[in-house]
Amino acid sequence: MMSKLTTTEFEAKLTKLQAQHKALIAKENSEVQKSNGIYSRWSNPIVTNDHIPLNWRYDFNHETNPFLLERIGVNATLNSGAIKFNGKYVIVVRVEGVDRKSYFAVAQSDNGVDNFEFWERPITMPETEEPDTNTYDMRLVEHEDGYIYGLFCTERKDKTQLEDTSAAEAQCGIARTKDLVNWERLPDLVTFSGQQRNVVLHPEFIDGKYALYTRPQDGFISVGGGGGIGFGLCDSMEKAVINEETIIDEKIYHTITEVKNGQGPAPLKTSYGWLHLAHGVRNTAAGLRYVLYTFLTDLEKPWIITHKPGGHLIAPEGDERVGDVSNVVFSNGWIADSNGDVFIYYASSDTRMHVATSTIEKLVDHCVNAPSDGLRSAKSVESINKLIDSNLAI
Ligand code: M1P
Repeated sequence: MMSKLTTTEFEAKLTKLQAQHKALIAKENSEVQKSNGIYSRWSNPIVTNDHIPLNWRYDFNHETNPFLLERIGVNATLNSGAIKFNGKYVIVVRVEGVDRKSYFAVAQSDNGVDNFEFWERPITMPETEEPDTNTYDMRLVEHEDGYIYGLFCTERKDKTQLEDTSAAEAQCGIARTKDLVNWERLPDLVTFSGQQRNVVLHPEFIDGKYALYTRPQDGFISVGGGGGIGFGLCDSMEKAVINEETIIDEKIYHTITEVKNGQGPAPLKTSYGWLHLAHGVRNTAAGLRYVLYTFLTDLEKPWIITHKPGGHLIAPEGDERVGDVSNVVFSNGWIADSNGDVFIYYASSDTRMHVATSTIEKLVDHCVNAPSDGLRSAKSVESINKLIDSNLAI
C-alpha cells in the first residue's frame, strides 16, 4: 500500500506533472501530406482533456491532497466555437467533466494549429430563471450589431416525462459578450418547434432582422418527422422569438443526411455566396455516423442553396473513428483569415479537438464544381462518365 507522499515526493510528482503538461501544450503540429487537395488534416489533436490546466483538476496543497490525486476529472474536450480575437485564434471549447456536465472554456493559439492554451478560468455562464442542466456546442458569431454572440444548446430534464430519467429537452441558449470573459445571458430562443439544437446566428441583419439557422426536432435525439436545417428571422436577440421556420436543407433518404443534419458554425461571406459547413447523420448497423459537408447559399438570400456538392467533406478517419461516441466528426467553429486561409475546427467521436486547413478559394471551387448528389446509383455513374469523357477529350 502506498503511504502518503513526503514533501519531497509531492514536489517531485507535481514538478513532473507540470513538465508533462507544458510539453503537451508546446508540442508542434504538422500538416498531413495525404490529402484530397480540398483540405489538409493535421497530425495531432489540438486540444484534449490532458490540455486542461492542472490547477483546474488538482489540489496543489500537500496537506489536503497528500497523494497528489486528481480531484476534478475532465472526460472530453469537443465541439468548439471559434473566432479570431485580438489577433489570436480563439476557440470556446465544450469541456465535459467526468460528471457528464459540459461547460465552456476559452483556449487560444498564435497560429491556429498548435500550442492552444486555456485562459485562466472556464467561462462563468450566467443562468436564466430556469437553470440549465447541461450547456454545450457554442456557435460564436461576431454580429454586425457589435456584440459577439454565443448560441449554445441548453439541456434540461423533460418534465413531461418524469418517470423516464433520460428524457431531456434541448433548446437554444443565448449569451453575448465583448471580451469572451464577461457574458450577458439573454432569454432562450423561443420557436414553435418542440426542441432545438444546432441553432446558429447569421452574422448580418436580413431586412433589418436577426437571422438564425435552426434545427427543429420532435425529440431529444430523434428529430422525428421534421428536421433539416431551418431558417427564421427575429426582431431582437434580447427576446428572441422565431414565429416561422423554413427548412432550407432537408434530410433525404439514402444520403449523408438521411437521419438528421445541422448547421455547423456561422457561414463565411465570400464573393460567390455564403459558405456553409454542416453535419449530416446516417444510421448504420454500428450506430449513427456523423460527417461534415459544405454548401453555398445566395449572398442576398442566405436561405437559398445555390451549390451543394454530393457527399461529405470530412468523415471520421483512423483514430478519429473511436471515442465516447464513435464514428462522429462534428464542427461548430471555423476561422477565415483575411488572406483566405480557413481553419476548420472539428471534434472526433465526441472526445477531442482537431483542425483541418483549407482556403476560401478551394472550398468554393469544391462547392461549385464537384457534382451534386444525384440520389441514385445510376446518376453517380453518369457523373463519373462525364468526368472521364472530358478527361479523354483533353
Ligand atoms: O454525439 C454526436 C452529436 O450529437 C448531437 O448532435 P445532433 O443534435 O446534431 O445529433 C449533439 O449532442 C452533439 O453535441 C454531439 O457531438
